[in-house]
Amino acid sequence: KYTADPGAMVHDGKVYIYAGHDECPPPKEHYQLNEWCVFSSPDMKTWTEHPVPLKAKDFSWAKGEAWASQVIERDGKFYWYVTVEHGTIHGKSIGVAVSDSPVGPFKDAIGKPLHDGSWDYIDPTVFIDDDGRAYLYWGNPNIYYAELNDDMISLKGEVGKLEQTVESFGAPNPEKRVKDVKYKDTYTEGPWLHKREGKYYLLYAAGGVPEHIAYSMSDGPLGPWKYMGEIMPLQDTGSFTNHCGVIDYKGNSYFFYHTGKLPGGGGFGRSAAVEQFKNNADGTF
Ligand code: FUB
Repeated sequence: KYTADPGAMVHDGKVYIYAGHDECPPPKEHYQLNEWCVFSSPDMKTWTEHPVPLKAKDFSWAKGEAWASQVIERDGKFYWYVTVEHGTIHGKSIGVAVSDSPVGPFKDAIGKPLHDGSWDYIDPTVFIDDDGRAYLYWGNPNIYYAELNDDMISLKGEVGKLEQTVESFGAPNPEKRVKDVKYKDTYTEGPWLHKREGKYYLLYAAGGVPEHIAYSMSDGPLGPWKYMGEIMPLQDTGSFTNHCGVIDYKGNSYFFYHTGKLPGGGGFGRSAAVEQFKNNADGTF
């Protein structure tokens, strides 16, 4: 089974991985993701797959395409932010599903998109800060952000678009990039927002395709961001995309990503992978 875009979550002593089910249909030239999967582990070694907790078509307004997603817990409920293809509005949309259990079943929380209207509305990452305020980031190749209301199923205020600069993300905004100029880096997609010891980290797939993983740091959840370099340089993963996430679990830190390395896999048959890591003493990767 191929598992793309792993989004990991720690809850009640267990690690959960939520991933799109890459069906990798011959001739292996396009994505086919109809549903997401969930796996749990009590030790990062043994994994249990649970029944399919959510399908793209569980969102009645969606046409399909179970693209990248992330789950978070708040007040005993589990909120799953997903990318799907809208049924009538051209492009991708962000939906939110809810469950009382980390393994589901999940159901559409609002019966409509949380945000819709553009091809680049993909790959939501969600984060709850220590003060209880919750944030979403998403986008390819723009980086959008919004604060969530406490209900976790509606947006507070306007959606913002981050100004990308060489200093913040390695290159200017996509529309300002000059052809043939070699920038330090270029944000592409798949953001992952988290906090460690007072510092905020935005990790993301970068460099266009094939993608590597890079990151920016900040002193606040909404920036200003500072480009910090690559975490996972380009290498032979067998997949032209990559999609990362980070968790701390039982005293260790783990970096999730995907490759095309399972037999028969590739760019449309990706598999979740993980490395244990330690941050440097100054908090950098
Ligand atoms: O899985 C479909 C898309 O490929 C994701 O939304 C992106 O992050 C990339 O991994």
